[in-house]
Amino acid sequence: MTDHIKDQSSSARAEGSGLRVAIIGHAFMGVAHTHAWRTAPRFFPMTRTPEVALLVGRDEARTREAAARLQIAEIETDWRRAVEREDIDIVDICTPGNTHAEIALAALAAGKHVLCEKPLANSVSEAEAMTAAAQKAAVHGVRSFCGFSYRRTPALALAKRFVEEGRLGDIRHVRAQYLQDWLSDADAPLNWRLDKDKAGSGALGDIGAHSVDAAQWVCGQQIEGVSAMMHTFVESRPVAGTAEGLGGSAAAGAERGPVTVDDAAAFTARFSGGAIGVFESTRFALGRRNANRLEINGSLGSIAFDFERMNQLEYFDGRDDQAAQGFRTIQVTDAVHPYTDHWWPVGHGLGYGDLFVHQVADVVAALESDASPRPDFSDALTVQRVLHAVEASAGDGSRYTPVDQTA
Ligand code: SOE
Repeated sequence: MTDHIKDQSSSARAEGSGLRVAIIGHAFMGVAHTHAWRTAPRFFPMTRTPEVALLVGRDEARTREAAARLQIAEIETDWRRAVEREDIDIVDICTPGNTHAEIALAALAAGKHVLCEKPLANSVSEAEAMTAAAQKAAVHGVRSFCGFSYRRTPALALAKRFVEEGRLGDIRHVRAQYLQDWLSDADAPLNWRLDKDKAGSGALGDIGAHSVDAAQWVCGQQIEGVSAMMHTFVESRPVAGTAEGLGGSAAAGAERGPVTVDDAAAFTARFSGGAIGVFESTRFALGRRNANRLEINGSLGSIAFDFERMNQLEYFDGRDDQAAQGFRTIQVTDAVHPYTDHWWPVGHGLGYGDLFVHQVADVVAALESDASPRPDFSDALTVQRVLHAVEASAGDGSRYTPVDQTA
């Protein structure tokens, strides 16, 4: 199969050729990615200018409506057509997790670069197959990327730089919370994110995966073992309602269907470099809209980040004069900070959608230089293995040690 993969290395393609992108899926992530492909060349220098050429969705009327709104010239209702087309360079997968493996494998075999939303897949075996296919395709210059977009937050990228510069010393504690609240209402309707067959898992895979990736990436350490619990607070929800959106509340008395995923996951973790971690992911933290938080304590310093204040990084330097010690708030909006020199002058700040713009800038830069992009599928496979270990550790909850040992 791979013998027929079209060579995509820079020596094999026309100098300065564009990048034609097919977006598969037109809900939240499809819109975020479309916006990013359009915006990135307006701010980041690139010789291969991306063009969103095709939008793919199963329902023709809804796909047509989305394409008109997003100003995408063509649609397809079968992703296989997008993968087969000679004029498509990148297949950008923005669909639920149960479709990732099939689409990615076909796209890689057809010689298309693949950007795939997180988590990479719904199981370790799928992620392994995707990684193996990506490694074979890479020989032909075909690249794979996974959309762990929070790596592109300037403040988190700065935190990583601080770790690499040794400012934190030996890392001891990693505290990662990803707190949302869009499911707090027990009458918020079902959507695909609550269906294990489509999403793989719930809060764990949807948002905990971001925490795992960010923690491993910032620390430069892999998670080697976990001990976990998972819980579902609301076991059935209204079937009708916001089919694609997040949150909302259905009318009283609406028919209900089962929730088959976790609402919350909590686990402790051991890292390869000796750090210990505590992770929490929930969509029931009322009042926390998108609090993706990471705190790291090392032998020399600490950092603390909360996406609800995404333009700031808290930094504590234990080498400061003790009388003046304290967390300082760095406004991560200056030209010396990651990504920010391409944006607005003198620190006007960025937002959620800009992470996806940075992701495109990094993807295009990797393609232009024939570099291996990060995170690639093998990086995403490490996250998938952690998610699997968390589920295996949590089991059905029955292994939880009772407090009353006499019972
Ligand atoms: C919903 O929880 C969601 O949209 C996630 O799916 C995204 O990955 C995260 O960035 C924001 O929240």
